[in-house]
Amino acid sequence: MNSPLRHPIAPELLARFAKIVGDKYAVTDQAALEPQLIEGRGLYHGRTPMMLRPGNVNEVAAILKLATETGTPLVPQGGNTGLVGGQIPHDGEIIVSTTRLDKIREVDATSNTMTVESGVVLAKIQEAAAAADRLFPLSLGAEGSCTIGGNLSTNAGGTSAVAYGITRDLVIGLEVALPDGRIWNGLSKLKKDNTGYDLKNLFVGAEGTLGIITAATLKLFPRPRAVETAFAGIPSPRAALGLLNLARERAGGSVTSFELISRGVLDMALRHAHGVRDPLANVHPWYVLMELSSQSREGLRATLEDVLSSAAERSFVTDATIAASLDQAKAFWHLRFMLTESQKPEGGSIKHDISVPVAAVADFIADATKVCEAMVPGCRVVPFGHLGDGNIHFNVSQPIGADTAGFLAGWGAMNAEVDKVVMKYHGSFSAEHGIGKLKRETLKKVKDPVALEMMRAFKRTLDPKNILNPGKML
Ligand code: FAD
Ligand code: 2HG
Ligand code: ZN
Repeated sequence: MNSPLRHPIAPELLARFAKIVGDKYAVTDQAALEPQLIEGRGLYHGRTPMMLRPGNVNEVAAILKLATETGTPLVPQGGNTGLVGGQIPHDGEIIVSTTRLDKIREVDATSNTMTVESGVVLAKIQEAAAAADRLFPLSLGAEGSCTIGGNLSTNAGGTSAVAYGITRDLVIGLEVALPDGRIWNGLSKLKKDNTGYDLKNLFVGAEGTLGIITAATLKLFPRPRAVETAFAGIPSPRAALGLLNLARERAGGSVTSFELISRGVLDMALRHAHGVRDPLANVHPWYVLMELSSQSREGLRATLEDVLSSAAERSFVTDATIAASLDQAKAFWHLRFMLTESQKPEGGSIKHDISVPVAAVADFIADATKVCEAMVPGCRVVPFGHLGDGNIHFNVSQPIGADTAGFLAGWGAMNAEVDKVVMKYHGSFSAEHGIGKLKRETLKKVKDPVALEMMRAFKRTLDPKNILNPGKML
């Protein structure tokens, strides 16, 4: 039986919120709400009396104003693909969904900017950029359903950060509705604008705790004229670091993705993901999915071949294949993007979204593997991720046949031990997924106390009634 809600909201108040968006966009039917209450990993199942779907920034601002006046808690939600429970109403909060804020307001190919509303799905942004012969480089497995507002609010990383940076690096301006109902119009196309504090960076990565992002001006890049994609079998993470350095020496900024994949997680994709085939004939303990991009139509294939043959001479690479067609390149990426989903049928999976300095990745993986295998004999350590950024998804699946609940009960204990290894290498316990509900206690323990106090001060200033995403991050 459900425990009583900490935030029961009176029916008359719900009606006042519904009036702002109109009854059609104030969803109360519990069956319709159900998909918005569960996050992808099945770790959390929330509860809400209502989901509001505002259609413009003024409606968002009016919702926030009423929430502050009445002390009503709200949870912003975009595509509901976040991996730390930040978008889930855990205790009866109202969901504010951004999915109707779905307009691309402008593509300015000369200024290399695009202004979009926050509910636009990432894949649509990529498509709109390509239609203007430009590139919006942010790319991740959830791109078909996550929204740019969610990407900004989690400061998502993804598979192109090695060359283009994280979401924070891809935004120039923001429009944000504040908890008191004011609208900050910080939309701007200016690269240079030294007129005070960089406020937009306060909202990027704030996970919906300071304001609701309603629109953003994003950076566009030239669309590459040549893209080459290789899938390489490699002996070890250390060899992958050798390959990364070699690729950068020979191809410089053309290295636009560099993803490490363990055989264990590749096997899971082969077992469970539709349409995934092993790109190489033989089995290798590790793999690298590497992409090079260039503005020049000629010569990129030769550069990639040179990198791979030099890497083979140095024993960094055992075998490799270069995509012969766009479809083959897409197949490599399909394999990569199915890794998250493919861990689920294997039972319990304890996650660590960590980063360490790139040079320390191999040592981190070796040490953390020993730690986990000693804690849970038979567990399957299946790391993968964005090696070029030092960001590894150090995920651990339960021993075959083990009791899932029993294994998952050790989540906190395993996180704590792995985090000690992360700290040994001066890394981060949350590289790209954020804090949300999942990592809130760890944040309190490990974040610099002065930084935590500044964070709390910003929160108090902007959201004194703590109506926005209470119980998340701080
Ligand atoms: P939601 O899940 O709806 O929300 C995420 C957080 O942002 C919540 O705290 C929410 O309250 C807040 N929020 C959402 N919209 C707004 C807004 N407009 N204003 C204020 N707050 C808001 N992440 C990476 O960094 N790199 C990856 O490679 C990556 N790959 C993924 C692959 C898969 C298969 C999946 C399921 C997830 C992956 N993620 C990855 C997680 C990533 O955080 C999300 O996919 C994405 O950034 C969240 O967008 P969303 O629209 O789904 O946000
Ligand atoms: C990715 O890089 C995501 O695919 C998800 O960040 C990682 O499944 C995960 O833990
Ligand atoms: Zn990732």
